[in-house]
Amino acid sequence: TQEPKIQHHVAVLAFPFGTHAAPLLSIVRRLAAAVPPNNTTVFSFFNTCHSNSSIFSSAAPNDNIKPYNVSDGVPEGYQFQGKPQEKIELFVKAAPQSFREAFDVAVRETGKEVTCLLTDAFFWFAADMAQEMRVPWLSFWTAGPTSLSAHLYTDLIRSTLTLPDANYGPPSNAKQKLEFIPGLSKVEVQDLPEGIVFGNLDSIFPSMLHQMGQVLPRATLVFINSFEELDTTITQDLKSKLKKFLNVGPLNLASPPPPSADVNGCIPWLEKQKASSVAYISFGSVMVPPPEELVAIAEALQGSGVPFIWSLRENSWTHLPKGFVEERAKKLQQGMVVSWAPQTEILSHGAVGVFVTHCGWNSLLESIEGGVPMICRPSFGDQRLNARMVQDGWEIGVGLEEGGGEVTFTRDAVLKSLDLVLNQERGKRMRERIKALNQLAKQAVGPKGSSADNFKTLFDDITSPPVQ
Ligand code: U2F
Ligand code: KMP
Repeated sequence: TQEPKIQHHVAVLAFPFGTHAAPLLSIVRRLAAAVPPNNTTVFSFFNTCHSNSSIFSSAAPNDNIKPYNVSDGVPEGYQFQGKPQEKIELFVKAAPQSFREAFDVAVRETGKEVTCLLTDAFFWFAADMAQEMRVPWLSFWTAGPTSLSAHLYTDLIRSTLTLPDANYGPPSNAKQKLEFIPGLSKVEVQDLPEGIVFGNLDSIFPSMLHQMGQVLPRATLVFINSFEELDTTITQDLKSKLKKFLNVGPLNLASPPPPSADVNGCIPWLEKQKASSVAYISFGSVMVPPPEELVAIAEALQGSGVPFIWSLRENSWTHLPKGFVEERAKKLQQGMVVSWAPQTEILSHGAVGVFVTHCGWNSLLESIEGGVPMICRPSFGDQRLNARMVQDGWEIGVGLEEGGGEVTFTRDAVLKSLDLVLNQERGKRMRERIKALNQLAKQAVGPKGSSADNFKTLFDDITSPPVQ
C-alpha cells in the first residue's frame, strides 16, 4: 500500500535551555494527538541533541512527531570562558543557520517542504524566515503574560522612563510603577527583566528579546501557557497588539503529563504528613541561590521544625550546615533534600502548604494547579515580574523584605514568611485565592472553556494554514 501523501509539515523550533522545550513538546503532542488518523500532518521537532534526549525519553513516542538534532553552536575546540550566558549566546548566534541545515534533512526524509513554522518566541529571526519560506509563523512564549507585555512595550518603556547613565545597575527610579502600560500598574521598574532599562542592553540575550518584541506583531499568532482569566487586562491588550493572541494553558491540566519517577519516595513520605503542613522548596533548572541563602533556609527549617522537601542539585549540598541532610532525613524525619523531585505531583498533594520558589513560569502555574501559596525568591529574567504579580496582583504569595533592589533570604525572613503562609490568617486567604484561581484554570481547559476554544483555533491554524 502507498503511504498517504503528507500535506502539512510543521517545523517546530525549540530553545534548548531553561524549561522551554518541554512545554513546547507538550503542546506539540497535544496537537499531534488531535490530528485525525488519516490526516497527513507531520511535526519535525528541531532541538539540540542534549535537550532532545532529556525531553523525549520520558513519554511514549508519537509517529507524527520526529525529533531532529541541531547544532549547539559551540565551535570545534572552543574554550569556555565561564560567562553566565555563554552557551545561550553561542547557540543563538548560530541558530538561524543550524535550523536551516536541519530543515534540509527533514525535508529530504519526509519528502515535503516545510509548510508552517512553530517556534519558541525567543527566535526573532523566524519572522524573516517564515516570510522567505512563505509559511505562517506561530510563536510560543513559554513564560507568562506580564513578561511578554514588558518585551512588547520595551521601546515605550525606554522612551517613557529616564534611563540610568550607565548601562548597568537598577535605576534611581527603581520603585516607579509602570502605570502607563495596561495591566502593569503594580509592576515596578526594578521588577523588569534585565536588558530592558538596566543591565547590559546591547548584549546578545537582551537584544534578542528586544528584537523579539519588535517582530512578534508580525507573527500569524502568538500563544502562551496560561489562561485568559488569570489576567484579563493584559489578555485584552495583547489581543489588540498582536494579530492573534491565544492562551492555551495550563498545559498540564489540559493533558496531564506522564507520572514522573519518584526515586526518593517523596510521595509516600507526603502521605504521612498533615494537610497543608509541608514546605516544598525549589529554584528551577537554571539558578541556585548563593550559599549564605541556602544556609538561611536550612536554619529556618531547623528553627521552625516545618516538614519539608527541598529539591537542590547535589553540588550545592556542601553549602548546607554540617549534618543537615542526614539529620533531618534520617534521625528527625523532618524532611528530605533531593537532587530532583516529582514537582507537579508534590505540589498537587494535599500535604503541601507552601512553595518556596524562584517564580519560573512553569513553577508558578504548577503552584496554581496544586492550590499552594508561594514564598518568592526571584532571580533573573521574568521572575521578579512573576513574583510581583503573585504578591501584589493575585495576592497568592509573599515576597521577602527588600534591600537595595535585591531580595534575599535571611533566616528571620524565611521564618517569618513560613509562619505567615502556613499559620496566619493572611496565609489562609492566599490559599483561598489560589484555590479559586485553580478552579478558573480547570474551567478554562474544560468543555467550552477559554483555553479549550483557543486550542481549537491554534489547531485549525496549524492543520489548515491560510494561503499566503
Ligand atoms: C526558565 O525556567 P526554570 O527551568 O528555571 O523554571 P520553571 O519555569 O519554574 O520550570 C521548572 C520545571 O522543572 C520542574 C518543574 C517545572 O516544570 O516541575 N522541576 C521538577 O520537575 N523537579 C525539580 O526538582 C525541579 C523542577 C526560566 F528560568 C524562567 O524564568 C522562565 O519563566 C521559564 C519559562 O520560560 O524558563
Ligand atoms: C538562562 C535561561 C533563561 C534566561 C536567562 C538565562 C531562560 C529564560 C529567560 C527569560 C528572560 C526574560 C523573560 C523570560 C524568560 O532568561 O530560560 O522575560 O526563559 O541566563 O535559561
